[in-house]
Amino acid sequence: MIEAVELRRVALPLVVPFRTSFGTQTVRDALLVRVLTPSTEGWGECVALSEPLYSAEFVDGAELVIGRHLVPRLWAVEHPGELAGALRAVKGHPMAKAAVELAALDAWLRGTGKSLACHLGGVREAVDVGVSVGIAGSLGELVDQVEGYVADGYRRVKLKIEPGWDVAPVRAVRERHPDLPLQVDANGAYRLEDATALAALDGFELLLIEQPLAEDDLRGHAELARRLATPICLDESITSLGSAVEAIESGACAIVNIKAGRVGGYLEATRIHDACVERSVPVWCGGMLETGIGRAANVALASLPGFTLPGDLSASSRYFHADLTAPFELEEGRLRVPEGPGLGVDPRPERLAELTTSVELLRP
Ligand code: OSB
Ligand code: MG
Repeated sequence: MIEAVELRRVALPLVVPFRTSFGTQTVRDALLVRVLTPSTEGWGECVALSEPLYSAEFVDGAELVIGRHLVPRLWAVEHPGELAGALRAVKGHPMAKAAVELAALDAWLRGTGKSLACHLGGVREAVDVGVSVGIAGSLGELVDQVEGYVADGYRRVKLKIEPGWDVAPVRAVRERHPDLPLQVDANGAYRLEDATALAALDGFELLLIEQPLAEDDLRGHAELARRLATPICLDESITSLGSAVEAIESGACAIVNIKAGRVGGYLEATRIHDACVERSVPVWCGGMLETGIGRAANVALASLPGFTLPGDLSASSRYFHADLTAPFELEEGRLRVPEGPGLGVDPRPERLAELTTSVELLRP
């Protein structure tokens, strides 16, 4: 079924540098996977960042794993149902696997005419979206940025926090926007000893606090949850269906951020969604500064019924001057779910040519 696989690196400068507790991104250096079959093609985007600072995976490593260990296992796959089994022998590398799965799924869905949203069980035509705002140079700069996003119509705002940049930015934004749905993300920058400092956020009516402690610290999160009024949501700690169930049942989180890349693909992401719905745990769709390719897939995922909180799914213009696909645009605080076959979007050939930094074609 799969005749060739193209691995393509693209570099998209960000409109605003994105600063977090783990570093600052100024360019999105992304890896695209294109699967070619006799009758069609499919696209996937690997969400690994340039450096292993958010997750152990990083884009150069993912490219090597895909080219050397995953693609050789694809040649025997006849149907996407066989994909997970074919890749299972390779340990770890969920972001690499997710990109390959998405490209194969897209190719197959394009062949059948069905949209990804429909295939995953989506029920919405448009999804509510929020915006993730990086650590700013000053409180004034942050308040101005948030002002702009609120004026654009985003339905909730997430502030990146770290020790020393938490209560003051939250207070500044909350004073200006008393009714704005607001949440924070620490990317694991705190320790359980900081519980008192984090409890100082309880007075600001936050929807949630995302990943306050380290990725592997479920016990710490469960203990912290007992000391905070603000619900804990996990991002980095949720790496599979099993870890999601464990996190929920151990009291480590009350809300789950679902990122398909982090859990090995859109099919595993859907299983986590189902497990959360069964347990009445709200979920929302996380983001990794995706181009229009990954964004299309995320919007499709977010159209499932359990995604009841706005996702980190912003308009193309929030990230890039020029996206790879036709731009995703905000319509009253929502993004429309693509309806065409597969992802329902295509990279624009001239953009692809402009933004590509390397291409490699692999054949059996
Ligand atoms: O922790 O949610 C995160 C971006 C890159 C890596 C990790 C995270 C993020 C974001 C941005 O918060 C979400 C987006 O794509 O808008
Ligand atoms: Mg996060």
